[in-house]
Amino acid sequence: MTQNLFEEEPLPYVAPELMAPGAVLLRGFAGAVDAALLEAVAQVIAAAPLRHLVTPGGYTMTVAMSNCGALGWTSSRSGYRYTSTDPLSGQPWPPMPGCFADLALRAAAEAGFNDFRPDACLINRYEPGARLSLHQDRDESDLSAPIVSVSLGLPAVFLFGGTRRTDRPTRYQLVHGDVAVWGGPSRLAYHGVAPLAEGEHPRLGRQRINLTFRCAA
Ligand code: MD3
Ligand code: FE
Repeated sequence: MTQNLFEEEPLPYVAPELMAPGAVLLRGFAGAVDAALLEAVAQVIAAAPLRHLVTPGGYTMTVAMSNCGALGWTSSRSGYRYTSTDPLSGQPWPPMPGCFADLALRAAAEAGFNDFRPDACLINRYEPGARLSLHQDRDESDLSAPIVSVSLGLPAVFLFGGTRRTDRPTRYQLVHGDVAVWGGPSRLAYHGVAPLAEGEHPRLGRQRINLTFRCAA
């Protein structure tokens, strides 16, 4: 067998790893369904294009975003919020693809959270240099539900902090096919993504796509 010297071959899912109480890493969990996920991403962003949102503080985000599902997360000068329509088109966000809902349900169950039926999926697109500064996800009304995140494309360094902004974050490399589930005591942990390194992914080229599933309503 040839050794995997370039760390670019996706490995099959083996078992859950506990990062912190309620935070579970499922390395490679989405690897077997990546083609279906990428096809569905392409359909969603054809209807609701990726865009660089502006924060309430007036900064334009380096990550480009879109959504599918009943609700979508948006930001503008007036604040962060979930909406049922895409502010760009006035149309409802594209429906959640079946392969998205199925993967999110199975991943949450694998991490010990049963019956996860998210109503929102945020799609984040990182190009080299794009980053997400340390923040909490607390715009959702149901904080008892976990968040499921799926990484596709170029690898990223994920920063996982504590429940105080000043807690020093632990760094995890997330690669194509990795899934993470954040619930219980980790649901309000500070987290972010370090600037994406240059690279070329065999399937996605110079980008990383992250899907974040939430119960927002
Ligand atoms: C830990 N996205 O969209 S996903 C976000 O890779 C976001 O695009 C990152 O943070 C990304 O809000 C990270 C992993 C993640 C998502 C939600 C969390 C980790 C989390 C909520 C609580 C704790
Ligand atoms: Fe977040």
